Amino acid sequence: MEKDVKIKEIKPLDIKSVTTCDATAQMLKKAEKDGVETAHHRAASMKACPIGAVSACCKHCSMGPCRLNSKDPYGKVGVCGATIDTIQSRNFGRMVATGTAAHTDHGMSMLELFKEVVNGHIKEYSIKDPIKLEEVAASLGIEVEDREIKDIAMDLHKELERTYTQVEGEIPFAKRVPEKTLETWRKHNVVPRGAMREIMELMHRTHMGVDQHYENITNQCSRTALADGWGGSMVATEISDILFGTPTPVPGDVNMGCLRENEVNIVIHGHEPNLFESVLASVDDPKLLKTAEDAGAEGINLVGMCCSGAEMLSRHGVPHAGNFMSTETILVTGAVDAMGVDVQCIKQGLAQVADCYGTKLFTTNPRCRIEGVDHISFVEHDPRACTDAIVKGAIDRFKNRKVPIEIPNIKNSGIHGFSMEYINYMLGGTFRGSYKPLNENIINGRIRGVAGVVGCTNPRVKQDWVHVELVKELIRNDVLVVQTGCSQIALAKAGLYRPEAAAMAGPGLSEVCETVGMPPVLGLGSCADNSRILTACSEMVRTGGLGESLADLPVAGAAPEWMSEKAIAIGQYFVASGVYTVFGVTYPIIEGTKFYEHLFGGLEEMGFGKWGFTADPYEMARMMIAHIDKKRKALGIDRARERVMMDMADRQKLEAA
Ligand code: SF4
Ligand code: MSK
Repeated sequence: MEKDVKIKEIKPLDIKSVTTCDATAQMLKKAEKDGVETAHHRAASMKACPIGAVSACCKHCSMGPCRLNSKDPYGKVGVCGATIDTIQSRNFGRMVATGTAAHTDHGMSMLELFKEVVNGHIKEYSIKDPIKLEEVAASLGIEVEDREIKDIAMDLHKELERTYTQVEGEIPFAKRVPEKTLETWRKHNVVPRGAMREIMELMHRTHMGVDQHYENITNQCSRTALADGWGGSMVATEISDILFGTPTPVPGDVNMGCLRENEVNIVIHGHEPNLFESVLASVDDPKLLKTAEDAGAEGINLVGMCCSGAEMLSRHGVPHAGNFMSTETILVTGAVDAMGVDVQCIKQGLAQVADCYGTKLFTTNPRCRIEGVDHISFVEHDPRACTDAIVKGAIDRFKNRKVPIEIPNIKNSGIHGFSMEYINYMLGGTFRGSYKPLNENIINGRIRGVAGVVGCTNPRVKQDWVHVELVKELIRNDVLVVQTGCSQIALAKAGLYRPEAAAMAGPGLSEVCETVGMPPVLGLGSCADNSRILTACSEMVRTGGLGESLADLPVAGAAPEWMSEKAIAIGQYFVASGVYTVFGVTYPIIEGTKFYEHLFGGLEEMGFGKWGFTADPYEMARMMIAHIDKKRKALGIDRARERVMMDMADRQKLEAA
């Protein structure tokens, strides 16, 4: 070990049962040999609390904490009289509020950056996609004809700011919501006013002695979550595209083999593209390259992890070294000279592992500091001050590397960067600008439906396995899969981002993939980019032939290995938008309670989507496909698919009859 870190006795894991990622498995073995503990080890030694796991406890006031019986949920109530449904829905509501706050705070930062770039106060970034700027502005009713880009941009900023700060009215992107879906929202009073107001009201309502009706709390959960999906996250995606470029397909490598032994390796991990974009500029700086060369390095190698990594992979083809459950293990290679982190999904355990291997770990965002870790503040008016310092720190560590290096020789290539604009173009070919070909392929049955498979990895399940098995099963059944975040990386590691993976798809989907040369699984970027799926679904409705509301579409969503509160907020905004959404791992509500039944069925009766749960990937695929088929039937397009799926012999039999 580089530092004088006390080598611990680590209880060895049955590594094959905790991950299917070979690189992570190799590093877990090494970590155990080196006496280094990871989240996988901690999960094995810490049993999840069975009461907390199903939200059967409350600590919202000091008359408690109150713990109800998860086996007999209606057997008692809290000291204040709160029932199990009140306690569970309040806990759920706070998860939605926190997840929404994370996305909206991120989106608001992006919007602030945009304003400062437009008014010339920040010169390090610029508007990379003025066409998208005009499209977004026009979609919100802002005049764009014969106007200066700067004027349009200032109007757009003013309009989008309402997403966060508005007190009454409807958030701007409510304009994108199909009319019938919006009608449902208005009927149930869940159209978000502004994210700050919705989060504040949800926190208020979940205070002791306020809202004590699980259905009423659920309504505010929906309103708040919609302020995330159609608000905070959507603004973050659109503004990031305008500032940094809308993704188009780009080849990219994933996995730990992206590290290079003879180069200075820098990993950026978190969620904010502005930090990553600035590091990209820093690693290209001739002066810093010369410093690296003088230190004996053959170059500077920048790789991403987690969601900002997925975003940079999608936007620029920057190599990606692994998803959430590999962020500690990558440090075990000894090859990472510096890791820069910003916000969200940053494990505190990184500090100890970085210490063990001498990796320089830097926090950069004032919202996220870690005890004992160096902080270099990232200031948007002078971003290079921070990112150059990270690079210098990395070069310094390279010069003084003391630990043996072991880089798993595993790298998987694929095609990433399928923004909804590009999917539209690619499937459309000559029909550029229309979702007609996608809808037609769904109507004629070649594509059975569309599934969004997204979200985290979680040490409570075998890393990547649920994602990969689920997606394989879906594409085998002609379901086109779109992905974001850590799930995208799991499938990229499994090789499904290669166009040749079309051979693993069912006959209809593989025909479409082969015709247009696309993989059967399309990566859209970070977890904030789930908003791209909402935008695409709206376009599918608008294009016609697939019903009038989002709830009519033959689509489904899943987060098979979720772990964060952001995932719950995302799940709730998909459900409130009309999408059947299935979660894996565990569900934080007791099955069979009134609140559970409301989420898993009552909401659908009100015109929304509904939740589903199973930890089993094959069952999950079956549930999603059954839902897609149910929607196809309701649309009257189930027969078309049967015709497409008949082979030649079947057709001949039919013709002869
Ligand atoms: Fe117990 Fe009610 Fe206080 Fe919650 S709010 S801790 S249920 S007394
Ligand atoms: S990083 S929220 S583990 S997708 Fe967005 Fe991955 Fe989940 Fe974090």
